[in-house]
Amino acid sequence: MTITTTDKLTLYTNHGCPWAHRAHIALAELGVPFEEVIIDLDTPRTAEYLAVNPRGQVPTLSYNGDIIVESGIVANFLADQYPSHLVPESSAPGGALRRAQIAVFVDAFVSKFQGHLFKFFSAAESERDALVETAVAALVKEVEPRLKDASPYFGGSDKLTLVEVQTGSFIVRLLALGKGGVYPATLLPAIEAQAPNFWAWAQKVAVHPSVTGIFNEDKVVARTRERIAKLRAPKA
Ligand SMILES: N[C@@H](CCC(=O)N[C@@H](CS)C(=O)NCC(=O)O)C(=O)O
Repeated sequence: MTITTTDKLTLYTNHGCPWAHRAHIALAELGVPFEEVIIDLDTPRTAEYLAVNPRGQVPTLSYNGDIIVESGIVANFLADQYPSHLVPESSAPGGALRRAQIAVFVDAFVSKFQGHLFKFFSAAESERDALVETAVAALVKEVEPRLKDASPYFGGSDKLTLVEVQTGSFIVRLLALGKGGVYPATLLPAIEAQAPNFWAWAQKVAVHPSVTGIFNEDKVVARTRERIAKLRAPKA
């Protein structure tokens, strides 16, 4: 969709960051015009950027000069500010319930599943098989049942929802880093076998243009490998 607005939006971002990617998915899906400022995360933040966001992190959204930080809040704000197919308003019939279901899904995905995937980056070789088992078990318990009516997106929606806005960046990374050999070769086959709802949903999410828009698979795989090498390098 394309939203016509006189609002002035500036997104401070970095295309390698999965958290910032959430804001991009929301903006792409809504079709809201915005200005982009790329923040170099390899060098110390400038005083100018620290004045915008003292945490120095991306994403940051400037909405007509008001600053909004934290990717989940930025994405929720965009979905609320520009009503759309992403999420019903809480006053709509069933709206509050759907919003609660979305929030529960996102919480379960990030805090119960995605957290295990981050651990692969610093895990020793001997810990990796057990980590696959723990991650897949958490996915099966916490995420899989909540996608039983996905068709193809959350809750039977034929368009992206706020669920895919908040999790799509992690889905494309899961598939890319799985195929790219960053995660153990057993991870994706175990997910496909044990979490079929999730697997079918993830295949659709990962090819949606609003999700793939800023995603550079080769670069993300290469950068993640570099990061892992640094984390595993013996400390001087
Ligand atoms: N909780 C934050 C996390 C954002 C975050 O960790 N961004 C990273 C890049 S992926 C960052 O800005 N790192 C730079 C730093 O922490 O100094 C959010 O969801 O917005």
